[in-house]
Amino acid sequence: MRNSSELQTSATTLVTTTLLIITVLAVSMVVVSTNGMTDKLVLAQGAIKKFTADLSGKSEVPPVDTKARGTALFQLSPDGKQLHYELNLTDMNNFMMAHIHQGKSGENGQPVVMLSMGKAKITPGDLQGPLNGKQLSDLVKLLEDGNAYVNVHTQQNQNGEIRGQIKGS
Ligand SMILES: [Cu+2]
Repeated sequence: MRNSSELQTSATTLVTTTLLIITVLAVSMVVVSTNGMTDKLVLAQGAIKKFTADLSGKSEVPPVDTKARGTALFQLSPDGKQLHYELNLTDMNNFMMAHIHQGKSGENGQPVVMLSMGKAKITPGDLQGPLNGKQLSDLVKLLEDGNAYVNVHTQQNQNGEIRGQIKGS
C-alpha cells in the first residue's frame, strides 16, 4: 500500500511530465511557424525575376560550327525599371556585337536591345526595333514567353555565331 509520500512523488512526476509535453508542443509550434516564415521569404526571393541563356553555335538558325560559348544572366530590379545583365563569352574571336533578338527557338527575329560584354543594364531607352518606344515590361514579357534570344555576331558569322534562348531561372 502506498504512503502519502509516494502519492506526492507520483503527482509531482505527473505535473512535471505534463509541463514537459506542453513545452515540447510549444517549441515545435514555434519551429513550425518559423519554417512558415522562411518559406514566405524564399517565395519573396523567388519573385525577383531572373533569366538565363546558354549560348552556342548549334542554337543558331542554321547551326554554326564554333568552339565559342557564352552565358547571359538577367535580373530585373525590384522596381522593374532596370534589367541588369552579365554577358560572358569564351573562345570568341572577332566579336562584332551582341543583341537580344525577338524570336522563338528555331526562328530568327529582329534585334530589340544591344548588349555589351560583361556587366551592364538595360533601361527603356535602350529598346529598339519592334520594342522602340516601349516599356521594359514589354521586353520582360518577351523573356517570360520564351520569345527572345541572345545572339552574338562576329566578323566571320555576321548573322550570329552563338545564340541562346532566354528562359526564366
Ligand atoms: Cu543581333
